[in-house]
Amino acid sequence: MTRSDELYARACKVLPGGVNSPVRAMRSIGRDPLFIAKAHGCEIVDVDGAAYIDYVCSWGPMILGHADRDVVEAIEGATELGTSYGAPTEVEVQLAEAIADRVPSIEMVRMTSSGTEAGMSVLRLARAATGRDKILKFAGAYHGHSDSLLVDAGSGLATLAVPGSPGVTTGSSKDTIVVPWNDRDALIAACTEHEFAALIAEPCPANMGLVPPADGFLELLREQADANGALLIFDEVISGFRVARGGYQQLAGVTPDLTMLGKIVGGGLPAAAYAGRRELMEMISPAGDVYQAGTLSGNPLAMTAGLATLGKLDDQAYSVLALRTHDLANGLAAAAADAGVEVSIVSECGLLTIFFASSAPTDYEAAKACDLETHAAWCRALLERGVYAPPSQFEAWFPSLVHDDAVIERTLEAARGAFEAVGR
Ligand code: KE4
Repeated sequence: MTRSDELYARACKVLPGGVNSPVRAMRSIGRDPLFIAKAHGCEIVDVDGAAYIDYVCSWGPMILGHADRDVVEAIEGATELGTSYGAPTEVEVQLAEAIADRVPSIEMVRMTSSGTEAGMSVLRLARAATGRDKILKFAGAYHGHSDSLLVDAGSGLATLAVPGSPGVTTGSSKDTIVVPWNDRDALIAACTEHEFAALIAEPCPANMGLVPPADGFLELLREQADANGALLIFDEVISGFRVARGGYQQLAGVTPDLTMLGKIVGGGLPAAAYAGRRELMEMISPAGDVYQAGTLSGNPLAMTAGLATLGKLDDQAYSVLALRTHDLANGLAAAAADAGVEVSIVSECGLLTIFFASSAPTDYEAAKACDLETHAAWCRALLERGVYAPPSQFEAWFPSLVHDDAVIERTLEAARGAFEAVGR
């Protein structure tokens, strides 16, 4: 029995499923989780001393790699001054200014401690701003686990949602309409039938695997929101500050009314945000009467880590990350082809998904039809060869700026072996 196994057995006695967030349990790749002891750069080391090239990178925050010297020193310095005051600080103003400087659609920011908190709050704001109750989301998109967003599509096209989890009431789900991603007709039908407070979307969904918008789809989303009198919310918790300095909205040239941010914005510490135009954000208490609060919102350590991280993400950084991601995606495709394994690889700067399917999914139904069993076997084989890939077909790989050419070559060597193992 390894030390990780021992810890997992102990953990299962005191933590549901032995973890504090489900995907970490590695159940969808058919094995027990690895308990991690430390990480540095692109590498994580488990409690038994085994090292892996990490492509989870805390599910996105670690774009500079683990334990970046500058970020660690900034946090150490901040820690000396105390860890939480429950009072305003200069550093939270600096981070809000840095966010607004990078994302033209953002004039004001409210910090939260998680993306889920940002999601539930931004919907409350949209409902207050429009006086409407209904929201539209897309099947396969994940915006955190607040009740009105933890829903599944019902039957039919533009469908009234059903609870996506026990404990979510029909009262919470009844105001959510779910339509298939990239489905123009379903979107138009839903916007014709309902008056929405908001249309919420990951502009480049990464929670069904990476499934970019079809040409013109985000523009249609903007048009439909305007015609409907709804607010357009982009959930950039993953894509924000990863795919471009100004997020996916910069790449797409489509401007949302409100934006959710997270992950990178906290530099690996708990922080997220919702943000947008001044006239909307000033509706938030205490400037306005839409209530939202948080003991650790704007925590000085998290703000410091986020500011130090953004400070190193200049144009050159995105050029390097885009090139590295491209090389990794091409190398993985070649490795799969050489082994005769059928995959479709989708990538954006800093993000990629290897779909075990003959063509890249354009929506959640197609993503669910991938060969999940072979994907799971491949991930297990990668782990055996020292590469720690996201343990789910419905996630993305998060390469960092320290996944350099040598690391990518080591990754591709492991991938070739893993493809051969599953290809037999
Ligand atoms: P958190 O509440 O986990 O901070 O953020 C929720 C969230 C919101 N929006 C998007 C687009 C997200 O991807 C997330 C959370 N992402 C997952 C991974 N895809 C976090 C990993 C986990 O749940 O453990």
